[in-house]
Amino acid sequence: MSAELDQRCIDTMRFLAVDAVQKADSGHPGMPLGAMPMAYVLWDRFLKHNPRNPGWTDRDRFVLSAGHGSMLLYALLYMTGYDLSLDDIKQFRQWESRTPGHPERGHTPGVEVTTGPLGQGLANAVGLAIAEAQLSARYNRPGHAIVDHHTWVIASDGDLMEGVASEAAALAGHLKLGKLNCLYDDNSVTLAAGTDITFTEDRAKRFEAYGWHVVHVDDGNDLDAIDTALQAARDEIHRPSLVVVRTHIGFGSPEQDSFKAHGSPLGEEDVRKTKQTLGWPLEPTFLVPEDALAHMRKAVERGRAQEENWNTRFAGYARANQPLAGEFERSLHGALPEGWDTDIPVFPADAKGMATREASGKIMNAIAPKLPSLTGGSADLDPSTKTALKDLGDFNPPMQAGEDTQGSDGGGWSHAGRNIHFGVREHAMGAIANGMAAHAGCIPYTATFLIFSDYMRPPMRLAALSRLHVIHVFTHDSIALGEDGPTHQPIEQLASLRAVPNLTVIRPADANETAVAWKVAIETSDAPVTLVLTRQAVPTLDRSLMASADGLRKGAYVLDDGGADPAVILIASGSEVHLIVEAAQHLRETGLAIRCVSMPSWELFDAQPQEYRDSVLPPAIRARLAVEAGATQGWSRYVGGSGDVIGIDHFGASAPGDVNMHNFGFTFDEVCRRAQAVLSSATAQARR
Ligand SMILES: Cc1ncc(C[n+]2csc(CCOP(=O)(O)OP(=O)(O)O)c2C)c(N)n1
Repeated sequence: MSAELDQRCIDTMRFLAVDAVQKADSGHPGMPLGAMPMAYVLWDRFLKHNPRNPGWTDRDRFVLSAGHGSMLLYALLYMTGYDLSLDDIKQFRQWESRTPGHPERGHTPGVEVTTGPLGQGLANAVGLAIAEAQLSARYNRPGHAIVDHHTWVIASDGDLMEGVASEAAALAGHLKLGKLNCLYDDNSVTLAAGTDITFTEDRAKRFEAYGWHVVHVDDGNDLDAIDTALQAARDEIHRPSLVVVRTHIGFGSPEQDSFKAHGSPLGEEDVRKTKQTLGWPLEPTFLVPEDALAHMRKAVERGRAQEENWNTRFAGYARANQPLAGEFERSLHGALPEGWDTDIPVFPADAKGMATREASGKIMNAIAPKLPSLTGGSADLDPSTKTALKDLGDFNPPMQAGEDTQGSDGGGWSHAGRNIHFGVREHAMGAIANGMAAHAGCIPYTATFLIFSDYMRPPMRLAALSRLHVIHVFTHDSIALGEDGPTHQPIEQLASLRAVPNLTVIRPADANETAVAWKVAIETSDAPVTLVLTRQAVPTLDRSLMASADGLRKGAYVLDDGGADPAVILIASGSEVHLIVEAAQHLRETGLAIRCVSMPSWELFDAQPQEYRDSVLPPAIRARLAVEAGATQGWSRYVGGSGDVIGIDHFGASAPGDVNMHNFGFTFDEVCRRAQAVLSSATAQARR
């Protein structure tokens, strides 16, 4: 392999990026020009992958955290033989092209995670590495390393500036994720400035303090130095590695080292000058020299051989380790083991009832022993969210201290543990869970208070966008949480989560609805699901008198009609359902025909056929009242123009939960009064 050919491969990809950005008249040429040599060395000499099977289980995972440099990744994918053509490259950023502005998982073969919002990719990579560490600790057997791959990331200044990267990197260092390697494109320039005016801490020392192994490459064009550094990173398996590579944004262009090279096409004139400077032919554009393509396409044969080798090794493992191998394969494919839900309890009717968080904890612990892929944890709130998986191990580096360590959930401390202690790091928790889900082999869950979903919005949105199976457990779901006060009391969170496309939000009414909600959350394999649970006890409804909690699957269902054609429909979710049930009993005694509808999930309901929706909310019945201890925004689509909503459109208060609920109008009396009022106004409207 000659140095010239190496250089030709690098320059081919540099100018594919430059030409594609120029043709699209949009995009980011600076990063690919500067970072291509490190990307090339990584992909040519280190990355274990099979371009013809991007889903191969034991491939290394590559994340371009600096997603704005997407053309760098597309050039690598095309050159190494993924299902991406030169025409696709020419269609960069165009309608329905396979080369969108930022890499999108599920859209372009070889893209592991959707990146663009800076910092997320690096945190996703921590999740990918956690999944690898956990699966290898649980499934490898002596002589059978069937899970044995690295996670590689290219991250930029912007990535390292974002708080989520700090949260995730700190956790990665603590967890000793030795097979995680981050190449830092240290080019001293961001979108709008040089880093000297914003970003002057010593990044290497920062990562060292997190417990990372840090290596330096002083010249980002020195392939030998990059090679040596990547070897050092790969060989260090007890700590994650940061390879700090000093590069030059817009390398070779007139605007090299200027922020102006970051995010706009170079322009015809500068494209010409850059090609001249780097000794590249001016024409044709999108030039791919045959020898460069042939060299990089060797990745196809290499990858095929690597996968074949793995297949042989896996067959040996499977022969020696059934049923473990079967379990591993099921988990990878997201198949649920038979009987995974058989131990979920049925909760007896109980007027005092239990908090839905409490029920959720029992349900999770009934599911987890039978569903080995379920793994996750909370952002330091296990005792409140009830999400610990008892005796299923704590995910931590193996240590001597053992079972008596504070906060342990039992079952041993190792990378095999299924309880992940995220620490107080909600943002990273969300992004790490996305990485774990993207890895395959696990169904990750996260947990915190509903109010702190605000700290997790960016990864929740990305999970929805890239259809990742992540389960979010949010407890303390309303002003009824009480004394912690308005800082902790969610108001607008439900409405805002419901606004996220592809995200299913479920707020179950009682313990039995919580059980069905968990089933839906586990079975929804192609999108995230959010469970919204109470801190306070709610009655466990008597299902012998009311419809089965299975109705939750349809998002909303008629709990009971009191045996008559309804005049008024009362709708509620979660902890307010028992209020409408009690109010209905009273109103019926006064001769009013009331229908009670439990509506735990708008998204599930909206997905039902019109016929079903009309059967629950008959268009002719216009006297409707919805009750939910959250912002009223959006409820009008279910209660209609003649309906009313009891909600809360202002902040809460620090007081006992029942006092809050009473003082803010979530009372039996208020529901009765407003139900009568909607009936009167609907009747009056009908007469008009
Ligand atoms: C969370 C987030 N904030 C802002 C942006 C907009 N943006 C795109 S790239 C960038 C900074 C680029 O600097 P750097 O990360 O160093 O990349 P480079 O200039 O080296 O290409 C910004 C602010 C973004 N993509 N994500």
